[in-house]
Amino acid sequence: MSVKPQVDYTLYLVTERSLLPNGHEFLTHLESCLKGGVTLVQLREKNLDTRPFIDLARKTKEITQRYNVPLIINDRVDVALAVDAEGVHVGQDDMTLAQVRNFIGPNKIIGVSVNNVKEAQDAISGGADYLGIGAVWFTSTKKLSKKPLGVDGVQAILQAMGDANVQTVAIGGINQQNTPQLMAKTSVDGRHLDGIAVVSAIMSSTEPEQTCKDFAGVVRHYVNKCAKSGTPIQEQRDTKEMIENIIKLVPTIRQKGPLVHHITNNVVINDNANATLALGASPIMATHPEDVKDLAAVNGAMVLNMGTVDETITNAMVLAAQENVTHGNPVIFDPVGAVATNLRKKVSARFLQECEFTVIKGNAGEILGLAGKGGKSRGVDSVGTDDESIAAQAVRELAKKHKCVVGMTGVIDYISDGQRVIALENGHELMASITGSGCMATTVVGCFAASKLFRKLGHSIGNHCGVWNVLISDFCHNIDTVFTDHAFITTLNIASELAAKREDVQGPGTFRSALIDELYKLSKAPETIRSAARMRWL
Ligand code: 3NM
Ligand code: MG
Repeated sequence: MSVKPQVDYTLYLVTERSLLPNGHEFLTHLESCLKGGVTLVQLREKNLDTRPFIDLARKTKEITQRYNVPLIINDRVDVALAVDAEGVHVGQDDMTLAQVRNFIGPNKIIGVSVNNVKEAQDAISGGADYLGIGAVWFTSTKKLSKKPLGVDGVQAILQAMGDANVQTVAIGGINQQNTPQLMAKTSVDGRHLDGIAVVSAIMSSTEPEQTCKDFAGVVRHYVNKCAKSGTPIQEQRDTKEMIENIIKLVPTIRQKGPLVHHITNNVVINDNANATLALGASPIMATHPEDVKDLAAVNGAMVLNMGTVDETITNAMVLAAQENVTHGNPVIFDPVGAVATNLRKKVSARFLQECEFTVIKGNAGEILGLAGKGGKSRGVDSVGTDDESIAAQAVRELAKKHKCVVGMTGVIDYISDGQRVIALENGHELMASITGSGCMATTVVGCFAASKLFRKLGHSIGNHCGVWNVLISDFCHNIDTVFTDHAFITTLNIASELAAKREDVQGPGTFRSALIDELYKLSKAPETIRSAARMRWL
């Protein structure tokens, strides 16, 4: 009489043979994944006849068994029984849980795909062993019948589960870049995901063993953190180390030349596009909804700057934010003049309500205003506070509330991830004498965020493995990375100091051109940042 196997859900590989890279044979690829640390395998075959399916399942099980990893069969109870697989996974349109249990008995694992709280509760009361919650994000691996859940949707399901004794994995559009944010941001009330289920990012990797090692490492890191503290505690990292990371990452923008899509205000379009180019990224300033949809499907970052308030543009921006989130791209929001007028108050409230941002970056007036700390705007100029503790409170509270990184620019810039607050002290007063320097800071954040994206397809993840390892070890996790992205405003601030020092700079007009030049020079010779950067934790 067999007993139900203990399952480690950390890294659940769901197979899709059509995604294998050229020259990769399925069983060899699978074995590399197991060597890399896959903890559970689901054989998912949508078009195979019964006999070849059973043959493949038998061969698959020979390998998974050697690695002591359970094998789950997608949908087909008969195939699972024929090869004595450890379990069956069913979707909402497959055989019911009760029927499956009847066939396979009490000692097998049953997983159920769920997309909302009701489905989760039904699966729990029906005796599921684990839930596959999805789709988190847009995926091209499976045609989705419903909108992706986003991290908030996953979190809502986890929260509704309370302390039910059922394990959970998330699925859909999960890649190395978005795993940390998925793990950290979905953790709620002592419940967290037990693992992730991945198809394309592993099946199409040319270095499956390394890819799986990386994935498993990140998930374990978070499961440990979440188990200990409910929400992961972020450490205050050594600022010297952070500065070295900035120096290391500046050239990656030019190497990768990522797309940074802006929808920004009429005043700064040109300067923002030039600042993007100066850093080596690729700007596109499109506003039409059809463009917005196509561009969201490209890996990159989205910069949304609320400065020109107009109904058509606002709608395009909301669409852009949502589309980019579902494609796993970072979205950076600049709430220009957020509290200056009633219209802007309404529009910024709509953004915060309907969109999920990676970073919100504004000037002191805007951020204090959004945080309800009495910030004012005279037009779009900032009227800030001299009280550092109020500034810190504002960024921290806003970041916590909106589960993102919040940055506030001013004489000193303050940035928070909802826990930590760091102050960036570089910059020059001439920045305040030209229009759009704050918007340029948002652009710079967008360029850095985009440069850390990894192509969804595994072959390029493989190519960037070295970089990814650096990121994992140096930044620990993505919230940290995004957070440190914000510290990249330092790069712009240092450029402003260098520009202001130049003899040919006479005032705002020459300063504006010199700023873009110095940003360009810094991007080619980032070592200058080492001696110039000044930042401190609060
Ligand atoms: N089920 P990838 S999404 C098999 O939402 C599957 O239930 C989903 O593939 C669900 O990791 C999905 O390549 C495909 O995005 C996930
Ligand atoms: Mg199914």
